[in-house]
Amino acid sequence: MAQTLESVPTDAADLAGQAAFDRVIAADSRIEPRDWMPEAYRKTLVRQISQHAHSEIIGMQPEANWISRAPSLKRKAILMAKVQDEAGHGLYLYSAAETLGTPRQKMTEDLIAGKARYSSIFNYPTLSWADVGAIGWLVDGAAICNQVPLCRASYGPYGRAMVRVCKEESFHQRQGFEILLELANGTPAQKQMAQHAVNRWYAPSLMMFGPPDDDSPNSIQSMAWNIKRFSNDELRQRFVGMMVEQVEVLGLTLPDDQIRFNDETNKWEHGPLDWDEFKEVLAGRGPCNSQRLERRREAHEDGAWVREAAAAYAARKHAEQEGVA
Ligand code: FAQ
Repeated sequence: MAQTLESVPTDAADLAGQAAFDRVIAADSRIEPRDWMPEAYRKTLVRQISQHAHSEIIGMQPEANWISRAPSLKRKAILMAKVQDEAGHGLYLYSAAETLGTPRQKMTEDLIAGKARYSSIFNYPTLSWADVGAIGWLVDGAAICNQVPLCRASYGPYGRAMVRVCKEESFHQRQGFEILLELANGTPAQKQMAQHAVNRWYAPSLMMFGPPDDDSPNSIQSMAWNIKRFSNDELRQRFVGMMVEQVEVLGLTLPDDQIRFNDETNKWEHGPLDWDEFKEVLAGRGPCNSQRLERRREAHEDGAWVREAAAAYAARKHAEQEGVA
């Protein structure tokens, strides 16, 4: 039986493929879905992109919690649009991951079975309206800091998805900043609510960048493949520097008295983070892990009829086009 080069590559094809792949990476150019790529590169991308997609989808929950309680019609409309944007980001990312050969259904099944990761940050509760501002300012801010370099990721579909995602995240960050600014300039109780929200979201948002570099098993290889452009600590430090400036405009403070700019290393430094807490959250024992997964499972089950209807409609259209209906 004839077999394609893709399914059973010969050693010579593997060697040529690897050489072509290495040339593309060395030239800082792009790998596209039909190009030969090492299995480990494919696996790393599916891991990172699917985790990222899951984060966008699970990340809708903490903010959706406030849509019906946002303080005005305008705020409700803005928040609804933001949460819808996150759904769109998830869809671009699932599509990018599918180009690597993993079906979206498989990724979703892994998520709802609790086998897949999503960002630690979305396992914290949104206790007040100010939390919506803190998520926009800190969480979207950290997401932008992490994702702008991913626009140059070596895998074409991922980099291109990131360009669009980052444009929308910039708007999200501004809306979060604006919510906090208004609260910070409101009554003393509103200002206190804003400060409490910043106090709660600051450390978890720094942990979004991943473990410290000396405890990050994937960074070196991902950077060698031009997927990640900067290490976890480099991006975290850059983010702290950005927040230090912005928090002054807000008239609030960051809950970290050890932040300083180190003139010798030319880098921002921050106080210690609770990496045991991070590990607990990753192990599924954060404040909201079970609630987030339970809600996602319910939504998946509730949406079954939509998937069935879409599949039946597509089958009917296909039959009509084939002239068998
Ligand atoms: N949470 O070796 P590394 C958003 C895992 S989107 C959970 O350093 P890597 C938008 C990591 O997967 C937020 N797990 O890993 C929004 C690995 O485990 P594995 C999501 C984490 O991949 C805003 C292990 O630890 N953004 O916020 C986390 O080189 C508002 C070892 O770590 C992305 O996904 C974590 N924080 O670097 C939506 C960006 N950190 O897989 C709604 C793309 C690490 O070996 C509302 N991803 N782990 O079992 C990345 O840039 C990278 O994957 C990192 C981790 C930087 C997250």
